[in-house]
Amino acid sequence: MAVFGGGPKPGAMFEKILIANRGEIALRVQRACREMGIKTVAVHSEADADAKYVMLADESVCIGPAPSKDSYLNIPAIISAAEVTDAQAIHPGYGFLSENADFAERVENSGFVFIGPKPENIRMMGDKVEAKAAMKRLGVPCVPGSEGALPDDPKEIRRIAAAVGYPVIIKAAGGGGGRGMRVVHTEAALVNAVQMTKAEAQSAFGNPMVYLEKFLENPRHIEIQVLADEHKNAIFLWERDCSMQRRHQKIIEEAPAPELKPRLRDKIGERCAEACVKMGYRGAGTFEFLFEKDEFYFIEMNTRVQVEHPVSEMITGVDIVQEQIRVAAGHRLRYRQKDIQLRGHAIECRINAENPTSFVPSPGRITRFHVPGGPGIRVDSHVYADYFVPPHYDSLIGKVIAHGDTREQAFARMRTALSEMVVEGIQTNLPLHQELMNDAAFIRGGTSIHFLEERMARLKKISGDAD
Ligand code: MV4
Repeated sequence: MAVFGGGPKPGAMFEKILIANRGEIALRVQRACREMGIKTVAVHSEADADAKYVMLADESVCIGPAPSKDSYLNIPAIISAAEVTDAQAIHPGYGFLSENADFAERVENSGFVFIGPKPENIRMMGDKVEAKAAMKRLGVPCVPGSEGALPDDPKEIRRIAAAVGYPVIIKAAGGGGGRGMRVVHTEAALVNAVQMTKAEAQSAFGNPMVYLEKFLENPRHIEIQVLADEHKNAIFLWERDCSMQRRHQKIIEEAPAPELKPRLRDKIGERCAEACVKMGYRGAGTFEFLFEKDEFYFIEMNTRVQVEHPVSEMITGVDIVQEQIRVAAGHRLRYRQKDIQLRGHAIECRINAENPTSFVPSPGRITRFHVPGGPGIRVDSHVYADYFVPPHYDSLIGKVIAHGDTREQAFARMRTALSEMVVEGIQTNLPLHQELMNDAAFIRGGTSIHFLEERMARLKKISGDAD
């Protein structure tokens, strides 16, 4: 049984944490625990029985068959695993149950600590209409649009869209991460588009509510990393530029964002940290913004640790996962804003098991595996030679992170690292990363969220013309 309920006594730390995730993030959380002298429990599906993080954990529990819904999303099995192993807290990683407010609630009601924000804050950020209203109230700049959810009256909808100005985008309150959105260019198409988005939202999220925003045509995706404790302290760890993406899957992230004016950086960071204090936020979080013409527009908040957290760690020296654990135990943040330096530049390439041009997943056995090294290089990966990449989960097999004094040095180190890296037996997107690291526009910096898809369309056209 959990002895604490609501966290350890003041100043105390967890003795044992259950990690409710798999892959590289399970290993990342485990490393943080080990460094802090905390014992770890790995939970795993039948497909992950021989995974490295399972072997390295102090204890492990099989929680079900390969499909996520039977294992990594199986709430009763995870809570039972925490009970039988006497863990005191549960770290959810990213994806899976990490932003499931009901899970967080059930963890706490079972007497364990959820390493993340309070269930109310997770729930609020899950409803994009509520999240945006809260941000507006708290002084975070948002995209101009409807005041809350769209009404049913077509005349009202047309009036709102006309006031915002076309093009507009209709988004589902229950959506997020690119799901449940539709761009509308003309008034003629508006009401039908709203109805279709509502119907889709009802069937996909069980919530027909939609809202409307001005559609920004060529923005960058810049996000602010924050950390907050239960003692009204919050700090920001600068920003990440995550514009290099395809179909809402990020593939390269960097920190800081190229060409961002220092005054704008300070101002938006301060706004986010202030919002955290005002809403009683706890743990790590990310404010996602679209950035266009030197303006930030809030779109969503993520209430978990993110895949790309290492680039923020590299430029600040803060261990984000350790801070998550400390604040979940009721500790104060170990840093004040003035302690947070911005040191150099970091870039991360997500290495996926997939075809580098078609992006089709390529699971299977890795026959050879060599990771790069040297100054400024970090590799977060759970795989090894002879590891079998299971077909049931996402295709991320690792992340290569390069840090340098300047952006140019970070890029040069990344190019060297990619040239050293060997993955055989499966296909990976390493060739795509090598091309992108030599792309003149990307090297210049500041490319938009449409860069990768436009580049692919261009290359496809050229290869088509040659036929
Ligand atoms: C937008 C937008 C343009 N204008 N909102 C997509 C994911 C979700 N988090 C929000 N998204 C967008 N919202 C307005 N008002 C363009 C996108 C968008 C996008 C945003 C971030 C990263 C990649 C993207 C790819 C396509 C569209």
